[in-house]
Amino acid sequence: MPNVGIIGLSRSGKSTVFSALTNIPYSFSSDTNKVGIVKVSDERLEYLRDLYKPLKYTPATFEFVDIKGSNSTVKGSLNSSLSSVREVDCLAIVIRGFVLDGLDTNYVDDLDNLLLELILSDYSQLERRLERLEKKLKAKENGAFEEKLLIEKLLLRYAEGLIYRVEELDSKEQEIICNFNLLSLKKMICILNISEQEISSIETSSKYLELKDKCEKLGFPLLYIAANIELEINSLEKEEEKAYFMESYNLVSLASSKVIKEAFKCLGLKTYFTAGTPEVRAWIFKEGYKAPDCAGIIHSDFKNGFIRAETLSFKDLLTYKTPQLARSNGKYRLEGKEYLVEDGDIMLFRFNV
Ligand SMILES: Nc1nc2c(ncn2[C@@H]2O[C@H](COP(=O)(O)OP(=O)(O)OP(=O)(O)O)[C@@H](O)[C@H]2O)c(=O)[nH]1
Ligand SMILES: [Mg+2]
Repeated sequence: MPNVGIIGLSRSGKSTVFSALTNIPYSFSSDTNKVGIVKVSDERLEYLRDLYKPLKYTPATFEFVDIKGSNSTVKGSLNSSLSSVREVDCLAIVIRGFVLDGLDTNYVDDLDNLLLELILSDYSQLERRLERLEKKLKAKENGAFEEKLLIEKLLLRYAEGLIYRVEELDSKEQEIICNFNLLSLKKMICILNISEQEISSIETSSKYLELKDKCEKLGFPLLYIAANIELEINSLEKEEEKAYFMESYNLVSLASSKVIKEAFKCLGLKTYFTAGTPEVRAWIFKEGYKAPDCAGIIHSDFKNGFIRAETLSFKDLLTYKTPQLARSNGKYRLEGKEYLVEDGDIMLFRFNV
Protein backbone atom coordinates (compact mmCIF):
# COMPACT_ATOMS: atom_id res chain seq x y z
CA MET A 1 0.00 0.00 0.00
CA PRO A 2 1.46 3.39 -0.94
CA ASN A 3 1.92 5.87 1.86
CA VAL A 4 2.32 9.56 2.50
CA GLY A 5 4.13 10.90 5.54
CA ILE A 6 2.89 14.18 6.94
CA ILE A 7 5.67 16.48 8.09
CA GLY A 8 5.94 20.15 8.90
CA LEU A 9 7.27 22.59 11.42
CA SER A 10 6.02 22.29 14.95
CA ARG A 11 2.35 23.29 15.35
CA SER A 12 1.77 23.79 11.66
CA GLY A 13 -1.38 21.71 11.90
CA LYS A 14 -0.01 18.31 10.89
CA SER A 15 -2.22 16.35 13.27
CA THR A 16 -5.26 18.37 12.26
CA VAL A 17 -4.53 17.69 8.59
CA PHE A 18 -3.95 14.00 9.36
CA SER A 19 -7.28 13.85 11.12
CA ALA A 20 -9.04 15.62 8.25
CA LEU A 21 -7.50 13.21 5.76
CA THR A 22 -8.16 9.99 7.63
CA ASN A 23 -11.23 10.75 9.69
CA ILE A 24 -9.37 9.54 12.78
CA PRO A 25 -10.16 11.80 15.74
CA TYR A 26 -7.62 14.55 16.36
CA SER A 27 -5.13 14.00 19.12
CA PHE A 28 -2.61 16.51 20.32
CA SER A 29 -0.09 13.93 21.46
CA SER A 30 2.81 13.54 19.06
CA ASP A 31 5.01 11.01 20.84
CA THR A 32 4.35 8.24 18.37
CA ASN A 33 3.60 8.01 14.68
CA LYS A 34 -0.05 7.75 13.89
CA VAL A 35 -1.14 5.69 10.93
CA GLY A 36 -4.45 6.01 9.11
CA ILE A 37 -5.73 4.03 6.17
CA VAL A 38 -8.00 5.71 3.66
CA LYS A 39 -10.11 4.16 0.94
CA VAL A 40 -9.35 5.70 -2.42
CA SER A 41 -12.59 7.00 -3.84
CA ASP A 42 -12.93 6.29 -7.54
CA GLU A 43 -16.05 6.98 -9.58
CA ARG A 44 -15.10 4.25 -12.05
CA LEU A 45 -15.11 1.65 -9.29
CA GLU A 46 -18.51 2.86 -8.13
CA TYR A 47 -19.77 2.47 -11.67
CA LEU A 48 -18.52 -1.12 -11.72
CA ARG A 49 -20.18 -1.79 -8.38
CA ASP A 50 -23.52 -0.55 -9.66
CA LEU A 51 -23.11 -2.68 -12.75
CA TYR A 52 -22.01 -5.99 -11.21
CA LYS A 53 -23.75 -5.67 -7.82
CA PRO A 54 -20.91 -7.75 -6.34
CA LEU A 55 -20.89 -9.63 -3.04
CA LYS A 56 -17.74 -7.80 -2.10
CA TYR A 57 -16.63 -4.26 -2.93
CA THR A 58 -12.99 -3.38 -2.33
CA PRO A 59 -11.61 0.07 -3.08
CA ALA A 60 -7.83 0.56 -3.14
CA THR A 61 -6.29 1.90 0.06
CA PHE A 62 -3.74 4.53 0.84
CA GLU A 63 -1.87 5.12 4.07
CA PHE A 64 -1.20 8.41 5.80
CA VAL A 65 1.33 8.75 8.61
CA ASP A 66 1.33 11.63 11.08
CA ILE A 67 5.04 11.55 11.77
CA LYS A 68 5.90 12.20 15.35
CA GLY A 69 7.90 15.36 15.95
CA SER A 70 9.89 16.82 18.73
CA ASN A 71 8.13 19.74 20.33
CA SER A 72 11.14 20.97 22.22
CA THR A 73 11.78 23.84 19.85
CA VAL A 74 9.50 26.02 17.79
CA LYS A 75 11.41 25.14 14.68
CA GLY A 76 13.17 21.82 14.30
CA SER A 77 10.19 19.54 14.43
CA LEU A 78 11.86 16.65 12.69
CA ASN A 79 14.91 15.91 14.76
CA SER A 80 13.56 12.82 16.41
CA SER A 81 11.67 11.48 13.46
CA LEU A 82 14.00 11.35 10.52
CA SER A 83 14.01 7.57 10.33
CA SER A 84 10.22 7.59 9.92
CA VAL A 85 10.53 10.20 7.21
CA ARG A 86 12.94 7.90 5.41
CA GLU A 87 10.43 5.06 5.32
CA VAL A 88 7.50 6.74 3.57
CA ASP A 89 7.02 6.89 -0.22
CA CYS A 90 6.07 10.52 -0.42
CA LEU A 91 6.10 13.53 1.90
CA ALA A 92 3.25 15.94 2.46
CA ILE A 93 4.67 19.13 3.91
CA VAL A 94 2.16 21.05 5.98
CA ILE A 95 2.66 24.80 6.06
CA ARG A 96 0.79 26.81 8.69
CA GLY A 97 -1.49 29.25 6.95
CA PHE A 98 -3.50 30.32 9.99
CA VAL A 99 -2.70 32.72 12.82
CA LEU A 100 -1.58 30.88 15.95
CA ASP A 101 -1.21 32.66 19.30
CA GLY A 102 -1.39 35.96 17.43
CA LEU A 103 1.54 34.98 15.24
CA ASP A 104 1.41 35.10 11.49
CA THR A 105 3.81 33.12 9.30
CA ASN A 106 5.81 33.54 6.17
CA TYR A 107 4.92 30.49 4.06
CA VAL A 108 8.07 30.47 1.96
CA ASP A 109 10.35 30.85 5.00
CA ASP A 110 8.58 27.97 6.72
CA LEU A 111 8.98 25.76 3.68
CA ASP A 112 12.65 26.72 3.40
CA ASN A 113 13.24 25.98 7.07
CA LEU A 114 11.67 22.58 6.80
CA LEU A 115 13.61 21.67 3.66
CA LEU A 116 16.76 22.83 5.40
CA GLU A 117 16.22 20.24 8.11
CA LEU A 118 16.00 17.51 5.49
CA ILE A 119 19.05 18.86 3.68
CA LEU A 120 21.12 19.01 6.88
CA SER A 121 20.32 15.41 7.62
CA ASP A 122 21.23 14.38 4.08
CA TYR A 123 24.42 16.40 4.26
CA SER A 124 25.73 14.61 7.32
CA GLN A 125 24.66 11.25 5.92
CA LEU A 126 26.62 11.91 2.73
CA GLU A 127 29.66 13.09 4.67
CA ARG A 128 29.70 9.83 6.58
CA ARG A 129 29.31 7.95 3.36
CA LEU A 130 32.22 9.76 1.83
CA GLU A 131 34.43 8.80 4.78
CA ARG A 132 33.49 5.17 4.43
CA LEU A 133 34.19 5.35 0.74
CA GLU A 134 37.89 6.13 1.26
CA LYS A 135 38.87 2.47 1.64
CA LYS A 136 37.00 1.47 -1.50
CA LEU A 137 38.64 4.32 -3.40
CA LYS A 138 42.10 3.20 -2.34
CA ALA A 139 41.27 -0.34 -3.42
CA LYS A 140 40.00 1.11 -6.71
CA GLU A 141 36.75 -0.71 -6.18
CA ASN A 142 34.32 -0.69 -9.05
CA GLY A 143 31.98 2.30 -8.99
CA ALA A 144 33.64 3.96 -6.00
CA PHE A 145 34.97 6.89 -7.99
CA GLU A 146 31.60 7.59 -9.63
CA GLU A 147 29.98 7.50 -6.22
CA LYS A 148 32.50 9.95 -4.85
CA LEU A 149 31.88 12.38 -7.71
CA LEU A 150 28.15 12.22 -7.20
CA ILE A 151 28.39 12.73 -3.44
CA GLU A 152 30.62 15.76 -3.94
CA LYS A 153 28.20 17.19 -6.45
CA LEU A 154 25.29 16.76 -4.03
CA LEU A 155 27.24 18.18 -1.09
CA LEU A 156 28.06 21.29 -3.08
CA ARG A 157 24.38 21.97 -3.69
CA TYR A 158 23.32 21.05 -0.17
CA ALA A 159 25.93 23.39 1.27
CA GLU A 160 23.95 26.20 -0.34
CA GLY A 161 20.80 24.97 1.38
CA LEU A 162 19.25 23.88 -1.90
CA ILE A 163 17.67 20.57 -2.85
CA TYR A 164 18.18 18.35 -5.86
CA ARG A 165 15.35 16.84 -7.88
CA VAL A 166 15.83 13.34 -9.27
CA GLU A 167 15.15 14.64 -12.78
CA GLU A 168 18.31 16.77 -12.65
CA LEU A 169 20.49 13.67 -12.46
CA ASP A 170 21.43 11.38 -15.32
CA SER A 171 20.34 7.75 -15.33
CA LYS A 172 23.65 6.42 -14.00
CA GLU A 173 23.54 8.91 -11.12
CA GLN A 174 19.93 8.03 -10.42
CA GLU A 175 20.91 4.39 -10.16
CA ILE A 176 23.65 5.14 -7.63
CA ILE A 177 21.50 7.51 -5.63
CA CYS A 178 18.74 4.94 -5.12
CA ASN A 179 20.85 3.33 -2.41
CA PHE A 180 21.31 6.59 -0.51
CA ASN A 181 17.64 7.01 0.40
CA LEU A 182 18.02 10.75 0.84
CA LEU A 183 15.21 12.64 2.53
CA SER A 184 15.34 15.78 0.44
CA LEU A 185 15.14 13.73 -2.75
CA LYS A 186 11.76 12.26 -1.89
CA LYS A 187 8.64 13.16 -3.79
CA MET A 188 6.93 16.03 -2.00
CA ILE A 189 3.53 17.67 -1.93
CA CYS A 190 3.04 21.00 -0.23
CA ILE A 191 -0.14 21.52 1.78
CA LEU A 192 -1.02 25.00 2.97
CA ASN A 193 -3.35 24.67 5.93
CA ILE A 194 -5.51 27.78 5.98
CA SER A 195 -8.29 29.06 8.18
CA GLU A 196 -11.87 29.11 6.93
CA GLN A 197 -11.90 32.92 6.55
CA GLU A 198 -9.25 32.67 3.87
CA ILE A 199 -10.80 30.05 1.62
CA SER A 200 -12.43 32.56 -0.70
CA SER A 201 -9.47 34.91 -1.03
CA ILE A 202 -6.43 32.67 -0.75
CA GLU A 203 -5.74 32.23 -4.45
CA THR A 204 -5.22 35.95 -4.95
CA SER A 205 -3.26 36.64 -1.78
CA SER A 206 0.34 37.66 -2.37
CA LYS A 207 1.66 35.27 0.28
CA TYR A 208 0.00 32.36 -1.47
CA LEU A 209 1.23 33.42 -4.89
CA GLU A 210 4.75 33.68 -3.53
CA LEU A 211 4.51 30.13 -2.17
CA LYS A 212 3.01 28.90 -5.42
CA ASP A 213 5.89 30.38 -7.35
CA LYS A 214 8.37 28.74 -4.99
CA CYS A 215 6.65 25.36 -5.29
CA GLU A 216 6.61 25.59 -9.07
CA LYS A 217 10.36 26.19 -9.07
CA LEU A 218 10.87 23.20 -6.80
CA GLY A 219 8.50 21.03 -8.80
CA PHE A 220 6.18 20.45 -5.84
CA PRO A 221 2.43 20.37 -6.31
CA LEU A 222 0.73 22.82 -3.95
CA LEU A 223 -2.67 22.31 -2.38
CA TYR A 224 -4.46 24.43 0.16
CA ILE A 225 -6.92 22.98 2.59
CA ALA A 226 -8.83 24.27 5.58
CA ALA A 227 -8.25 21.30 7.83
CA ASN A 228 -10.53 22.55 10.59
CA ILE A 229 -13.46 22.83 8.20
CA GLU A 230 -12.76 19.41 6.75
CA LEU A 231 -12.87 17.99 10.27
CA GLU A 232 -16.31 19.49 10.74
CA ILE A 233 -17.49 18.10 7.42
CA ASN A 234 -16.18 14.65 8.34
CA SER A 235 -18.13 14.74 11.57
CA LEU A 236 -21.43 15.19 9.74
CA GLU A 237 -23.33 11.98 9.27
CA LYS A 238 -25.63 12.60 6.34
CA GLU A 239 -24.22 12.84 2.83
CA GLU A 240 -26.62 15.70 1.99
CA GLU A 241 -25.36 17.68 4.94
CA LYS A 242 -21.80 17.15 3.83
CA ALA A 243 -22.62 18.24 0.30
CA TYR A 244 -24.41 21.35 1.59
CA PHE A 245 -21.48 22.26 3.83
CA MET A 246 -18.96 21.73 1.08
CA GLU A 247 -20.92 23.88 -1.30
CA SER A 248 -21.20 26.68 1.21
CA TYR A 249 -17.41 26.72 1.43
CA ASN A 250 -16.99 26.36 -2.31
CA LEU A 251 -15.22 23.03 -1.88
CA VAL A 252 -15.34 20.77 -4.90
CA SER A 253 -13.65 17.77 -3.34
CA LEU A 254 -12.41 16.71 0.05
CA ALA A 255 -8.80 17.08 1.09
CA SER A 256 -8.14 13.36 1.16
CA SER A 257 -9.04 12.88 -2.48
CA LYS A 258 -7.02 15.94 -3.50
CA VAL A 259 -3.94 14.73 -1.66
CA ILE A 260 -4.30 11.15 -2.89
CA LYS A 261 -4.67 12.41 -6.45
CA GLU A 262 -1.42 14.37 -6.19
CA ALA A 263 0.34 11.45 -4.51
CA PHE A 264 -0.72 9.17 -7.38
CA LYS A 265 0.76 11.65 -9.85
CA CYS A 266 3.98 12.15 -7.88
CA LEU A 267 4.60 8.46 -7.41
CA GLY A 268 3.52 7.47 -10.92
CA LEU A 269 0.68 5.30 -9.66
CA LYS A 270 -2.25 4.02 -11.67
CA THR A 271 -5.29 1.85 -11.05
CA TYR A 272 -6.62 -1.26 -12.73
CA PHE A 273 -9.79 -3.12 -11.82
CA THR A 274 -11.02 -6.66 -11.46
CA ALA A 275 -14.76 -7.00 -11.78
CA GLY A 276 -17.26 -9.82 -11.39
CA THR A 277 -20.15 -10.90 -9.20
CA PRO A 278 -17.93 -12.20 -6.37
CA GLU A 279 -15.91 -8.99 -6.11
CA VAL A 280 -15.32 -5.62 -7.69
CA ARG A 281 -11.92 -4.34 -6.74
CA ALA A 282 -9.36 -1.63 -7.50
CA TRP A 283 -5.61 -2.37 -7.58
CA ILE A 284 -2.84 0.19 -7.53
CA PHE A 285 0.16 -0.37 -9.77
CA LYS A 286 3.22 1.55 -10.87
CA GLU A 287 3.53 3.19 -14.25
CA GLY A 288 5.46 0.88 -16.56
CA TYR A 289 4.06 -2.36 -15.12
CA LYS A 290 3.36 -5.05 -17.68
CA ALA A 291 0.40 -7.42 -17.45
CA PRO A 292 2.28 -10.13 -15.47
CA ASP A 293 3.52 -7.52 -12.95
CA CYS A 294 -0.05 -6.39 -12.39
CA ALA A 295 -1.19 -10.00 -12.05
CA GLY A 296 1.52 -10.49 -9.44
CA ILE A 297 -0.03 -7.80 -7.25
CA ILE A 298 -2.98 -10.15 -6.71
CA HIS A 299 -0.91 -13.28 -6.21
CA SER A 300 2.59 -14.42 -7.19
CA ASP A 301 1.06 -17.53 -8.85
CA PHE A 302 -0.79 -15.21 -11.21
CA LYS A 303 2.52 -13.73 -12.29
CA ASN A 304 4.56 -16.92 -12.45
CA GLY A 305 1.92 -18.83 -14.40
CA PHE A 306 0.73 -15.87 -16.44
CA ILE A 307 -0.75 -16.80 -19.83
CA ARG A 308 -2.70 -13.75 -20.91
CA ALA A 309 -5.04 -11.06 -19.66
CA GLU A 310 -8.49 -10.44 -20.97
CA THR A 311 -8.66 -6.65 -20.96
CA LEU A 312 -11.37 -4.05 -21.38
CA SER A 313 -10.68 -0.38 -20.92
CA PHE A 314 -13.06 1.48 -18.65
CA LYS A 315 -13.68 4.05 -21.39
CA ASP A 316 -14.94 1.33 -23.74
CA LEU A 317 -17.20 -0.02 -21.03
CA LEU A 318 -18.66 3.46 -20.54
CA THR A 319 -19.24 3.80 -24.28
CA TYR A 320 -21.03 0.46 -24.63
CA LYS A 321 -22.65 0.52 -21.18
CA THR A 322 -22.49 -3.25 -20.55
CA PRO A 323 -19.68 -5.83 -20.71
CA GLN A 324 -21.82 -7.88 -23.14
CA LEU A 325 -22.16 -5.02 -25.62
CA ALA A 326 -18.49 -4.14 -25.26
CA ARG A 327 -17.68 -7.79 -26.03
CA SER A 328 -19.93 -8.02 -29.08
CA ASN A 329 -18.26 -4.86 -30.37
CA GLY A 330 -14.85 -6.43 -30.08
CA LYS A 331 -13.61 -4.29 -27.22
CA TYR A 332 -12.25 -7.14 -25.12
CA ARG A 333 -8.57 -7.61 -25.92
CA LEU A 334 -6.35 -10.59 -25.19
CA GLU A 335 -3.11 -9.10 -23.94
CA GLY A 336 0.15 -10.95 -23.48
CA LYS A 337 3.28 -10.73 -21.35
CA GLU A 338 4.56 -7.52 -22.92
CA TYR A 339 1.36 -5.52 -22.53
CA LEU A 340 1.85 -2.24 -20.66
CA VAL A 341 -1.19 -1.95 -18.44
CA GLU A 342 -3.08 1.32 -18.65
CA ASP A 343 -4.93 3.26 -16.02
CA GLY A 344 -8.55 2.14 -15.96
CA ASP A 345 -8.02 -1.30 -17.50
CA ILE A 346 -10.49 -3.94 -16.33
CA MET A 347 -8.56 -7.20 -16.28
CA LEU A 348 -9.11 -10.92 -16.01
CA PHE A 349 -5.92 -12.95 -15.75
CA ARG A 350 -5.51 -16.41 -17.25
CA PHE A 351 -2.74 -18.42 -15.66
CA ASN A 352 -1.34 -21.92 -15.06
CA VAL A 353 -0.47 -23.16 -11.61
N1 LIG B 1 -7.36 28.40 13.16
C1 LIG B 1 -6.87 27.20 12.87
N2 LIG B 1 -6.20 26.53 13.82
C2 LIG B 1 -5.70 25.33 13.51
C3 LIG B 1 -5.86 24.75 12.22
N3 LIG B 1 -5.23 23.56 12.22
C4 LIG B 1 -4.70 23.40 13.44
N4 LIG B 1 -4.98 24.47 14.23
C5 LIG B 1 -4.55 24.66 15.63
O1 LIG B 1 -3.14 24.75 15.68
C6 LIG B 1 -2.64 24.01 16.78
C7 LIG B 1 -1.67 22.97 16.33
O2 LIG B 1 -2.36 22.03 15.51
P1 LIG B 1 -1.85 20.54 15.37
O3 LIG B 1 -2.67 19.91 14.31
O4 LIG B 1 -1.77 19.87 16.68
O5 LIG B 1 -0.39 20.83 14.82
P2 LIG B 1 0.83 19.83 14.71
O6 LIG B 1 1.65 20.31 13.57
O7 LIG B 1 0.35 18.42 14.67
O8 LIG B 1 1.58 20.12 16.06
P3 LIG B 1 2.76 19.25 16.72
O9 LIG B 1 2.50 17.83 16.44
O10 LIG B 1 2.67 19.62 18.14
O11 LIG B 1 4.00 19.80 16.07
C8 LIG B 1 -3.86 23.42 17.49
O12 LIG B 1 -4.20 24.29 18.55
C9 LIG B 1 -4.92 23.45 16.43
O13 LIG B 1 -6.21 23.56 16.96
C10 LIG B 1 -6.60 25.49 11.26
O14 LIG B 1 -6.80 25.05 10.12
N5 LIG B 1 -7.08 26.69 11.63
MG1 LIG C 1 0.90 16.74 15.87
